[in-house]
Amino acid sequence: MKVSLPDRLAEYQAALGYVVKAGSSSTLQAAQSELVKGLGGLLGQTVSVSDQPKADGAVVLGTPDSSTIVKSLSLGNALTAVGNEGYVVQATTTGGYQAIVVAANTDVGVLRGCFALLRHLQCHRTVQSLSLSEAPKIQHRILDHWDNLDGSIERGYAGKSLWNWSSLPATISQRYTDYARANASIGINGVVLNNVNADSQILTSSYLDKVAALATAFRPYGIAVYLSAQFGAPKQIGGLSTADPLDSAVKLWWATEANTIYQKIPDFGGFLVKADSEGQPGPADYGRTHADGANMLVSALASHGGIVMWRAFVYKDDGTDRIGQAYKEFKPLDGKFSSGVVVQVKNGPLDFQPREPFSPLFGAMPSTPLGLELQITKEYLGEDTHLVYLGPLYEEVLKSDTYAKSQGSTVARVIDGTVHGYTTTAIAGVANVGSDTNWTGSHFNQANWYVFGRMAWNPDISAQDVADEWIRQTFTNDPAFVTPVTTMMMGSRQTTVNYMTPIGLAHIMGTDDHYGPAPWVNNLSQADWNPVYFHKADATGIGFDRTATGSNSVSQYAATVRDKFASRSTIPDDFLLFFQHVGWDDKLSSSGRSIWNELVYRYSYGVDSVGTMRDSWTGVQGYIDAKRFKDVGDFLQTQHYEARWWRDACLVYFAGVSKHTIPSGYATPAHDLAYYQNLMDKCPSDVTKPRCPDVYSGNPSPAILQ
Ligand code: BDP
Repeated sequence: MKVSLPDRLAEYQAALGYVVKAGSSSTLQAAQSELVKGLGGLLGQTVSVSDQPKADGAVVLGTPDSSTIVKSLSLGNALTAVGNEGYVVQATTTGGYQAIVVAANTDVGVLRGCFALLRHLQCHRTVQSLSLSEAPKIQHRILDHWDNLDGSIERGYAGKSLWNWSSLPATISQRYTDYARANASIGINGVVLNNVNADSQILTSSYLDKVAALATAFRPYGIAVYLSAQFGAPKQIGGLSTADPLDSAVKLWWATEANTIYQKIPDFGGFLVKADSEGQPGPADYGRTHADGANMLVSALASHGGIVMWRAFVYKDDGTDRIGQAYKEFKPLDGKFSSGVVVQVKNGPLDFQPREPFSPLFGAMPSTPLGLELQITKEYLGEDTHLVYLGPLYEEVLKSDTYAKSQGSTVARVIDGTVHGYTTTAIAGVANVGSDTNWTGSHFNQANWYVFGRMAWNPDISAQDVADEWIRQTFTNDPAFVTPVTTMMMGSRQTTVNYMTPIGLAHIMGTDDHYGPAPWVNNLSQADWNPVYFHKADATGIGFDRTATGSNSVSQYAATVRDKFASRSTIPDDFLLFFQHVGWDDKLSSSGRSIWNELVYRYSYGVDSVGTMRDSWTGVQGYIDAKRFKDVGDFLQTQHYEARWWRDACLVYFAGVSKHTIPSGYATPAHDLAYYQNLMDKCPSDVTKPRCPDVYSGNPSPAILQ
């Protein structure tokens, strides 16, 4: 194994030789300990803690209040600019000695500065004339756990829940602390502990003691605890006969509940709520609106400083286009939500697909703070097994222009408050973390946790830069590894789109588990649970007409966006079948291929691209440890088989519907439709990996033959 010492080692040893003792708060002590540990590991030597600067190479950390040295450096303007959570890291001199100062206005800002410094060093960047300074653009940067109280995780693919409810509050696992450290290092400042499909038991006194113990473990790291609140709790555990948000007994119940919570957890963050959605109770059960429900809850929390994140993920079987429903329900409520409510909107109007357009709610609610909900756990993107780096997906969403006010009203600018002047700003990621040793089920899924945090802190950072820094910190700085692996990660999301849902297809996954291909499914009780509802393939063509000749959901976007998606000549290929029904033999102007041929090409190219990823990975053998090298290689092999499974199953099905055949130059699907339909039935969601080992034996052959 090649391990090259950084060229910078001598520079680092001279500049960062020892740490000057930090203040005594638990956060500053945590920051000091991260520096001592991190620098020790990087420099390969024990890093001492000194009471005072005593030679060149001091690392000084603190706030003007906690450190006389920081105070004496008169960082005034620089500190003012970074607010409550930001930091200033600078090369300077103190007492005649060269030093690096990590300064902030708050202890937690200092902690973030220490992590920024360590990141800088792990990427082997110079510390000469060092000057780093940053503040987060979004206030609430939250991980949403979909963890159940029985230890299972909805859409979790990395083992069991980290929270061991039965041993809490007495036992505080080291993993809780390590989890908090990891989150703090990427700027996350809140976690929702439990599933949005919430169990009201979490609001009972004995569970709140457990929640308080976790809050205590996370507090030094600047991480607040939030809970998913079950809207029906007043009935389920409160002994009331109603959960009507306008009922005075219900209001009192929630106010009392909030008081109890804040007695136990003074810095409790607030509630996340899934109401009137997928069978969950909500205000509509009593003829009330989402605003009535959210406002009642926030009035219980607001005096304590808590917020309510009210989810906009709603749809029902009412015969209208599913993707238009959230807008129809929420847009009329704009301006009706009380201060302290954030309406939390999934990135797309459907549901965490490999690709979908941004939700039309972004830009359409000027008087209601909207938070962005991204999914980190890859429910629809190969779960734990497939290597899909989500940075490009997040970047695509954040950069999407809503044209709410003018050009440049991107989703990033909407959620950071720039466009509409929101006073509360929030972003949430549905966590992919579990009890697995590597936290996330696969090594590369760690990159998705990482990029979520980095983009939540700074929505303008590029996916490529984050991939680069993640690789350097996780594996090695050797360019022979960094360059091909960055390329592999950056292409991985488009590759998955190609072999699962190319040119705007969506939601054609297997029922419930959402893992394998099942475009033929048409027998589920609710229309919009069926893949056929979404692709609308028939003898004439394929795609969902959402223009004026169809559902007209496209009209929910600002005119510039609407017109682009509605016209055949301007819609990007990536969204074509999401918005338009197109003849099988219509030509794409970009490639000159017919729709049918384009589908064959994209599906096939997707499979072959996984082959290329495998080749890239094989090429970096020896640069990292054998264990992780093998783990990743094994998953890539499974992904290659399953990409071929996706391609063959979808093409054999669409070939049948369209009465087209596979053009020459492409491999024919390995089996007939019945085989894949039968396979789906044989691959329930809980089978161990690889999910469908019998799809192919040996390596899949190339899908594009010439
Ligand atoms: C869907 C998931 C389901 C979640 C739901 C939600 O399949 O498990 O409960 O989203 O976000 O994607 O509430």
